[in-house]
Amino acid sequence: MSHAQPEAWKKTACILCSLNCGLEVQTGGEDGRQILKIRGDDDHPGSQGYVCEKSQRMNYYQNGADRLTSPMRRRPDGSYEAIPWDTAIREIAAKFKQIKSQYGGESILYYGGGGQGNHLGGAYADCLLKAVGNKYRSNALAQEKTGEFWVGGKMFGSGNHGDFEHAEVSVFVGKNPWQSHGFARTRVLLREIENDPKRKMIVLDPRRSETARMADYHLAVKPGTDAWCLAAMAGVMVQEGLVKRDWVAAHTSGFEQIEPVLKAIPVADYAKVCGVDESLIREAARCIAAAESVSVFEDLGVQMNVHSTLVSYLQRLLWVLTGNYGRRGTANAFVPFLSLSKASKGDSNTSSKTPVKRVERRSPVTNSKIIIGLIPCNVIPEEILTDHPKRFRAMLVQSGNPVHSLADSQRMREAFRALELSVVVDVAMTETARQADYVLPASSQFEKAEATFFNLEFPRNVFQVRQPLFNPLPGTLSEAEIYARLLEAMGEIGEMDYLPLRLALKLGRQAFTAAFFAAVAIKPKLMNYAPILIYRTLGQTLPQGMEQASVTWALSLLFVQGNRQSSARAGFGGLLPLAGNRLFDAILNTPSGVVFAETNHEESWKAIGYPGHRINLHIPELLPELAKLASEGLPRDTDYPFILAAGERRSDTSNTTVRNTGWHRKGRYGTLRMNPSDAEALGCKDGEQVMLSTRRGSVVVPVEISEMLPRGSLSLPNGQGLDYVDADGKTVRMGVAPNELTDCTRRDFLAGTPWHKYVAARVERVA
Ligand SMILES: Nc1nc2c(c(=O)[nH]1)N[C@H]1C(S)=C(S)[C@@H](COP(=O)(O)OP(=O)(O)OC[C@H]3O[C@@H](n4cnc5c(=O)[nH]c(N)nc54)[C@H](O)[C@@H]3O)O[C@H]1N2
Ligand SMILES: Nc1nc2c(c(=O)[nH]1)N[C@H]1C(S)=C(S)[C@@H](COP(=O)(O)OP(=O)(O)OC[C@H]3O[C@@H](n4cnc5c(=O)[nH]c(N)nc54)[C@H](O)[C@@H]3O)O[C@H]1N2
Ligand code: SF4
Ligand SMILES: [Mo]
Repeated sequence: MSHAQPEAWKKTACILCSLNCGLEVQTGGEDGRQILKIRGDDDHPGSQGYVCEKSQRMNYYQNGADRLTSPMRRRPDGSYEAIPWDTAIREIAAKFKQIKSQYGGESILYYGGGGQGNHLGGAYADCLLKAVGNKYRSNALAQEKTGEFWVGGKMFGSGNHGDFEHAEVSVFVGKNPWQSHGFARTRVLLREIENDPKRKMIVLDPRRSETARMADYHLAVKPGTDAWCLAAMAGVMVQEGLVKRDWVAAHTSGFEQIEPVLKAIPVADYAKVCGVDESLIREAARCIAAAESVSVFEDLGVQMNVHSTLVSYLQRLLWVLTGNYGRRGTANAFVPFLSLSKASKGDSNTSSKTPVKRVERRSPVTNSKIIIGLIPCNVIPEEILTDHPKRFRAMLVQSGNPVHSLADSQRMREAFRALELSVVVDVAMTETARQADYVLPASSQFEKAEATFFNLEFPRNVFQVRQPLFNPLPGTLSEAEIYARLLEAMGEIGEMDYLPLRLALKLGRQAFTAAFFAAVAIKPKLMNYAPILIYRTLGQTLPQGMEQASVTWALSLLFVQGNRQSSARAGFGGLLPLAGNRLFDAILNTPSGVVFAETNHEESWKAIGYPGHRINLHIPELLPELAKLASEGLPRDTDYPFILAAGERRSDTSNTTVRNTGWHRKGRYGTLRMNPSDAEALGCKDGEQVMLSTRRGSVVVPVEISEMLPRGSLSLPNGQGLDYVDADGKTVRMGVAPNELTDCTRRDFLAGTPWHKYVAARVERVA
């Protein structure tokens, strides 16, 4: 057989982390379906040619083991049978209708909506959710970022992001950007900071991570003690007179209430609790106070830990008390294309002048706080495994793997099996799919138009719709097509609705725009199904494979309408809806990504949703938590003396997006990292298998002796322990699934986020 020549370079993006760096790839191979060569795309306005080594492994996702090629239905014995699409659509539509009429739409929980590279499908899933009357949803953000969003909402009422490109001092709190990234061109910027004597880096991490090694100040806190360390630093700010009082008086409110609290913090005592020298804490606080500009990034080391919501508050106090907002090198409000949280909104000319007020919502069974519309992931099993009349009876999961990724996999499996209906839409037969009643195979992210709403750039923000590289794998459908078919089968939408819009399209985009608004005016229910209405009409006129991008037409119109100034600066000004249509055309015709918004520092101030655009410093809900630090220590478990961080980002992890272990060729896979002295005390050697146990479970795992870890701490990678059936029909499993060891009841008092970085554990040698 002859080998086809590689084709020309095509533009796409990396789907392995939220940066979505622009890529150029060559495809080909024997079947024409392989990604052969990959390089950074210099034309991408955000990443500008930057990539990390993980991008090279994209073919392991595209041609991954366990790709699904047919809808699957679970048999009573737990095995699966392939069924035709028509059957799957008919049965699932009927079952959702039945659940809705029997228990109401509020009994249906939606989980997911997108991963690190794909958010367009979620817009179409929303249509089904509206049709079934869904009220509750959750996704991975509700096991990491909800506490942070809640605090950000209380203080700013809008989203903001640090400017690490220009910051004199960069602070990373429980974040290892060298491995996990999180801002454009991460490693390039980290190297620049390291090599510039005028710029400083402060890292809070118990571990000597790759980033901590580059830092000027590594505050090696004991695991779980960041709240004490940050409280001490905030205490130093007030006690040493480092607060920028004029700035605070001009731009914030609530300082009077928190000043006495911070003044009373026993800095020396708290330094002892967190195990960092008092002098180092003071120096780091002074370094922040003296800097021209400071940017801070908090992440999972603290967000998945005890006191996580309090920590989100304390770290913000440090930079706000020292005047680091709304300037170059500090935090600024970006203008999102579509907000992932309700905390960020449109640009200043449309933002409300009144305080942000929202009705507080709670989950039906555990009465947990719903933040940014999401119920905490950790309470999902408790919302199902109960005889409470309002328990969830059904779940739709799209592009998420909660059985693997949420705390306590055992309870998650049990919860899935207790549901009356569970449907998973995924590309692979995942751990979650293997608990579901129906599994629907989606085309991969390189077989359809895709995009993400991780657009956090300032001042110029970028949105990229990736054009497909391949035709869909036979048997798979895009999410747009799946949900359109489900809604049609439910009788919610159909040809009669599409016809007038199709006719209008013949006259052009303007006529289509008018016909669309007329259609939803006459039949308001259609607004709920707008993405599908657009997909079935405008979508069919787009180039082959781009149909799923049609929803960005509506998003473009809405964006330009809600953000006149920032879109005009990016070149999309002028009459509505013409300007929105121009943005849509630019998105379709610029495969490297479009700058859709340009904002400025002044607008960061206008984005603050509180009276006088003042940052609020006083969060009454958190002051009792802060006070508790004086008397309450950390939970310890004498039978489980180690603290395990369950889920470290390494070069060979990307959540569960890549299931093949083949993508990791060098070094070792899935090791438990441990300090040399601990290993010696246990008498275990590097590479030896040990039994790692927690109150929830035990696993056998190879040890990697590592100076990175302090004594008493252990670290396991995230996203591993997947198993899949390989080409030879063999089940392959490598690494350890961290959530076989975690406990969903260990969670933050306010946001319900898990304590994955603080899991009590024990290690024993195995014979
Ligand atoms: N390579 C790779 N990159 C990724 C991902 C991936 O799977 N693989 N996933 C992406 C996703 S979804 C996310 S959310 C981000 C997460 O990105 P990060 O939060 O940066 O990743 P982690 O390695 O989970 O945790 C960061 C650090 O927290 C530290 N830590 C542990 N305990 C404590 C503690 O008590 N206090 C403090 N201060 N630190 C502690 C760990 O030692 C670790 O260095 O990464 C993204 N990027
Ligand atoms: N113990 C512990 N647990 C953790 C973490 C930790 O540090 N420790 N990290 C947590 C974090 S921060 C996160 S963000 C979560 C991530 O966990 P999840 O939100 O569950 O995300 P992924 O594991 O990336 O799952 C994405 C799914 O989308 C599927 N997929 C890929 N492409 C497509 C597509 O085009 N269409 C559809 N429909 N599906 C597709 C993939 O096959 C995969 O099953 O994990 C969390 N779990
Ligand atoms: S994994 Fe690396 S190349 Fe891929 S988006 Fe993230 S930083 Fe960019
Ligand atoms: Mo995440």
